Amino acid sequence: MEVQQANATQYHLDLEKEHGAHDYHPLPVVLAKGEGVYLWDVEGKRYYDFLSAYSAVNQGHCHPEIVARLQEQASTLTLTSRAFHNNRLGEYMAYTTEYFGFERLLPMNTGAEGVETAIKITRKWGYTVKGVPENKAQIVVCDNNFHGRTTTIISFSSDAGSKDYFGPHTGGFLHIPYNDLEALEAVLQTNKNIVGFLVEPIQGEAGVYTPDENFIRGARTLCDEFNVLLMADEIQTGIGRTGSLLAVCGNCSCEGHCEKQPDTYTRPDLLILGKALSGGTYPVSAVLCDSTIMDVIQPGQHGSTFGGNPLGVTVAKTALEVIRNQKLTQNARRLGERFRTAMQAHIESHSIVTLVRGKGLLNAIVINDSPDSDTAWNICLRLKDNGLLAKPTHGNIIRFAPPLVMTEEQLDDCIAIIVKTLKEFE
Ligand code: IF1
Repeated sequence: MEVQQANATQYHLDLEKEHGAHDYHPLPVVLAKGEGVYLWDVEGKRYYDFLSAYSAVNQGHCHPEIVARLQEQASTLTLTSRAFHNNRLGEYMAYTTEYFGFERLLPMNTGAEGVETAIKITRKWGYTVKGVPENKAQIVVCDNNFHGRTTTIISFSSDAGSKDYFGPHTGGFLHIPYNDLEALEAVLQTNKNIVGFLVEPIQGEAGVYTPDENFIRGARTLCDEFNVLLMADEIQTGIGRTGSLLAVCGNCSCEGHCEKQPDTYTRPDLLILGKALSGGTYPVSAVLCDSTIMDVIQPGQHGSTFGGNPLGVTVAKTALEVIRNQKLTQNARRLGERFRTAMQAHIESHSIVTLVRGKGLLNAIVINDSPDSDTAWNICLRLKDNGLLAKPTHGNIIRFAPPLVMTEEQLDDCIAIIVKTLKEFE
């Protein structure tokens, strides 16, 4: 039964503290309801959501169309396993491959599973197509990456907390600095066994670090030259968030896949999606690529009990339709520009923020204090009091990523809250 007293928040915090693993350090707010860009806590206070569950809720909380299809499918058929076919999967695969411009899709559930899947496909392609000697395949990754938390993925993390004491680590990964094409070229030249380059088009966890315009494009050229697969982790950046359907679409904001826009689009060999693929209602992830790559996987070599289940894929297809029908990509682009312009104006006359950066509605501000100070955390606590929820990330940076269904008036309201809060820290 829901506790209604004024101490409801403390009640829930205590329960988690006593009975849960202490693997997170959340802001002390207990959420009970969401609708569109809003969240409500257990005490009935309303907030603007400026995290969107790390970009999973691009379509807004409890989107009516997504929820309706979820409810309908939940009372019809939820799970069959892949031992049998289900009548939702094929249509989802056809729709989603057309949407993103690839021939095939492999369905999984979480983002980390999507990344693991891409690694397995790429390695097997390396051995069976490229001809790398068995067990010698290497995948190039970037410093300060975030691709998830499985034992293999943390093996190539730069973050000590994610990695230390969780070894022995999985081998087969080579690091280069992010946004460094010379380093990529150098490693490709010295190692003949490289099969893939796994990269986030914008590094989210590292503080919404946006690379130079030509980084992904240059990586594409180098991957072609050295016969290496370009693996784009768009789990956080994809599906409208950055003002393009995918961050690899560059400056194109069309709602379909972007092969019509060869001037801006960089096509990865493997595209990894998660989070907003379901609008945050259900864990759905996927790897997309063409058949010459995907067909290295044969029956029994990969899969998941829940991957491709009728409930998840029904939700995902609807979530993609919503992005297109509501023109959320264009909205993200327009509002993102408005947001950065307003923040930039504030920065010019104040000192607590030194920088605003990002693309579309994936933005961050850098706080003018030592990376070890708790100023960003304290600002987020004050933002919470003032009715807006955001979360600090590494090094005194605050990420701002509201749902893409936000209106201009709502954004202006949010900018006012943020500016007012920042002024309290001058
Ligand atoms: C948490 C960060 C965001 C991701 C990319 C794969 C995954 C993620 C690019 C794994 C997940 C999340 C997970 C979340 C925190 C969060 C995050 F701060 F850690 F980096 F969004 F910015 N690739 N990102 O961003 O997907 O398995 O979680 O579904 O609580 O760990 P997952």
